[in-house]
Amino acid sequence: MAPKALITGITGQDGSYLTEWLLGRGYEVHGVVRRTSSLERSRLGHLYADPSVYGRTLHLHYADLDDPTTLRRVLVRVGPDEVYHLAGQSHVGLSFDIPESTCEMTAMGTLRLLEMIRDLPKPPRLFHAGSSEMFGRPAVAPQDEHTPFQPVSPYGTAKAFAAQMVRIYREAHGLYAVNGILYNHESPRRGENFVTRKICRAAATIREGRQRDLALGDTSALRDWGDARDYVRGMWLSLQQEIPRDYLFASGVLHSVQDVVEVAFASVGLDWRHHVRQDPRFLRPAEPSNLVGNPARARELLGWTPEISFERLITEMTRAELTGARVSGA
Ligand code: F7E
Repeated sequence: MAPKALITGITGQDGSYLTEWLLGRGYEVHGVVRRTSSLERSRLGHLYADPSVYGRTLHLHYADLDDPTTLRRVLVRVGPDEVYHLAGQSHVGLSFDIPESTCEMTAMGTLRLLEMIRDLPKPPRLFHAGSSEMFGRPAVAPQDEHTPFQPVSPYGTAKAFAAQMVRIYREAHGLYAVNGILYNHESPRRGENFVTRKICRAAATIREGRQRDLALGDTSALRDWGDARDYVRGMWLSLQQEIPRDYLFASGVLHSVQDVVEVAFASVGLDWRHHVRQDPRFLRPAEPSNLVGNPARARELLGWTPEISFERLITEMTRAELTGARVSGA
């Protein structure tokens, strides 16, 4: 019988790539979607429109993390072997404006899901998407699975709570539950308010004469950026092991927002100096620092290495934004 996976956050960047990855491995995939999700135009649009996939190997269920009865019902009816918990408010800057709902969804939502899974007669394996934001301003670089959490944003704090709960349920209740500590990961399907997509989109639109300039916050900010397609492979691998453990997924290389600007504008033959300006509206009350990961455990135990370089990723993202190059669901 085909293995069954349930994904929260299936309409997001990672959820859509993970769905494709799992379908390609013969899984029956079930996704939890919110009432507000527009499926036709979502990143799943191409799968949703395909009658050989939707309703056969891909099934979507309306439920939400703040609607535990419905979510519990979906879990019981589907009876998944694996649950990938990717849902939540994922914008760090926005979490300063809406801290309560961020914590409600990300922290309490995860705890509720753990409680539901714990009650099932045959608990599925659980992957929880944690974040490098949990480290905040760590004393050591690069970080690994033993680095203490010191979050500096409501988002990072909510994720740290959720990740600690996942560890507690693994240790105290014996669940097969795993945290992925995911550093920034991008793709042409990235949401438009994250900085890489914002820059790549602007470079393409300016190239085509449909926009004049680009306003950014702190362009000296440094991040460890990878490709989302590499990271969803890591999610799946981390649930295929005998012993459940947390895994850190990162490229191990730091780049600045300015590097993204330079690669993106150069890839469409533009000089960024003529177009990029700073706007204090995009500065954040607090920024993490030193966030660069050491993925040695994932490499050694999962055989995981990122395959797509920063330059290739940003160039691909920018080209995908040019009119006529947009791919379905991107
Ligand atoms: O910002 C700076 C901004 O919003 C990256 C999420 O997936 O990764 C992501 O969180 C950097 C920050 O991602 C703008 O201040 C400058 O220093 O693309 P971002 P993030 O905050 O790192 C972590 C690992 C997650 O878990 C999150 O869910 O870029 N920056 N100017 C800007 N950022 C934005 N969004 N917009 C700007 O105009």
